[in-house]
Amino acid sequence: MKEELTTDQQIRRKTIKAFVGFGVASLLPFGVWKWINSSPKLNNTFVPLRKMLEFNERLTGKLLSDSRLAPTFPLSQAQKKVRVNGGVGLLDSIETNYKVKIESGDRKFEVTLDELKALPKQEIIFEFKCIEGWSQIQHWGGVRFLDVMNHFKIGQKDAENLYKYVGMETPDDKYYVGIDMPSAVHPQTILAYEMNGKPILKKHGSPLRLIIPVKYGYKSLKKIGVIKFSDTRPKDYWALFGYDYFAGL
Ligand SMILES: Nc1nc2c(c(=O)[nH]1)N[C@H]1C(S)=C(S)[C@@H](COP(=O)(O)O)O[C@H]1N2
Ligand SMILES: [Mo]
Repeated sequence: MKEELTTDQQIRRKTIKAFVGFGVASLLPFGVWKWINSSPKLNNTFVPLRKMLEFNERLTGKLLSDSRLAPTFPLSQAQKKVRVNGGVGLLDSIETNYKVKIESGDRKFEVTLDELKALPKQEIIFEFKCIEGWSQIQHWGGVRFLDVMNHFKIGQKDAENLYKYVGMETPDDKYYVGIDMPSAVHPQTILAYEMNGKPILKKHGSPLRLIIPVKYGYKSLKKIGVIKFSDTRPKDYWALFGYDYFAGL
């Protein structure tokens, strides 16, 4: 015969069940956390990569969904005729001996294309979206901005914190964008030096441009001349005209 439970007993059983369930559910993240913390290599990791791991944990927390990653496509769907939009800041002819100026806290230095190309190459085929009403599946190759931050140890304000923003400008400072740090360290954000497997054409921002799939196209600065970090919002070309500063998709 099934025993009759008092309301009190029922509540207690439910509570115990809930606790057991919660305990089991929290074991997995705890295990991952312990592993990250006990791994000497990861322990020495520069803050951006750790932030990235935390960021991924938050993603995992969201029902293991990749919903915050922009969808990607097979190579066969990538457009061969890539649309051009906006040529502000592309006119000067600084092409040879190209260097990107970096400012992070007190450190100011220059990085060459070869130094960037030496880092792991990341390719992405995604739907590029311009706010003017067109979109296109495009194929870009370059280096993850997060990898650049880790490699050159930039973007870190102090032992525990990254700067809140990164600003990028064309060499002539005529076009510029401000990017919030979570979007800058997003795994799909790259400094691109290739389009369709070849060096980027001048009109698309040679030799180096930003590709940031989680944002509208106007944030993807062509021809990067300067990269600088700050806690205040960097100036942003289209935000000055009233477009949304974050331009998220
Ligand atoms: N330097 C620079 N970068 C720029 C622009 C610009 O005018 N100058 N236009 C932006 C806009 S509005 C879009 S949609 C994309 C277009 O990139 P594409 O010409 O490679 O298609 O570049 C962005 N980056
Ligand atoms: Mo655009």
